[in-house]
Amino acid sequence: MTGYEEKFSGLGSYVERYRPAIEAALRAHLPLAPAQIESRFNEAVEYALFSGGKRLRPVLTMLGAELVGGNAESVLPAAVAGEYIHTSSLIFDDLPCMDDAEMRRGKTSVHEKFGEGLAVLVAIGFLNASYGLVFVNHANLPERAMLAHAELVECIGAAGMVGGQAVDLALATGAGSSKYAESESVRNLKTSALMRLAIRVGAILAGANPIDLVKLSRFAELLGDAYQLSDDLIDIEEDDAIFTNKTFVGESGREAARVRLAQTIDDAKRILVENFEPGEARSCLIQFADYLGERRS
Ligand code: GRG
Repeated sequence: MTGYEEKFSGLGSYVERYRPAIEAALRAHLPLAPAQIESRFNEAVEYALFSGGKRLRPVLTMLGAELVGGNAESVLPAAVAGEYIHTSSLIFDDLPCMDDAEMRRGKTSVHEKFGEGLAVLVAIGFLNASYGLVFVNHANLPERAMLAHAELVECIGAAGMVGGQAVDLALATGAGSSKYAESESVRNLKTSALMRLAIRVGAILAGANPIDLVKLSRFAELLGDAYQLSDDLIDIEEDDAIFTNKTFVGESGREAARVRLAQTIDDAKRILVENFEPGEARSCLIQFADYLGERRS
């Protein structure tokens, strides 16, 4: 075992333990059309979902539940919702009118393979399927399920992923001012909104109290910032030409960005240590934060 693997072994074995259940649940709730009516759509749904994603968001949901004393398996459908929203956002993001990407996870993007019309429908299908999943296993706890449902609405909407993507579009056309670089949280709304959803939905369904939820929001926001900072650092390592002054790395340089990344990870971990009981979920989430700080791809 290398030092790296050893460092993340708790998280690694957690992911290994739940991976089969996550994959089975992702398949069990697939938004498929009646096969005799439209099989190409169904092919595209499977292609989009089973293409090598790391399933970080379902794992976060399950850890969120366990962190506050709940049961990981009972929030599996909600964990699936997070991955469906993620999948939907990647399909939208790759479209020619957005980021215009021909490849995703080393494979042809959904619209390149199946056409733009079908790609849009598949993305909407995933999004639509996600809304109901927070009620599965929680029909007898309607208050929790309603709160979780509201969380999805907020995550996807103008204050979350849709608004965050609008910021990105403005930056891509040069319209965004460099004020965006001052805060990863603004520039990175679309990523942190989904991190926040993933972890809080698990905690909400497991009965977390409002103070825990506020702490988890801050934790997720910091994770999103860390993800964005490390993404920008990776981009610059791969291609100096995309050094842009509209990111923190672009404006302040690699060294300053690495320091800021380390500080962000420390702040995130401190929230867990100061507010939640020790245990497997807490130490996995600490490793998760470290992983975001150290990832190289
Ligand atoms: C209506 C849901 C919806 C979205 C519309 C297009 C859009 C608004 C938002 C785009 C969001 C986006 C593409 C954010 C970047 C997400 C990100 C951090 C991707 C990489 O996540 P990983 O590393 O990827 O978890 P894998 O491949 O492992 O799943």
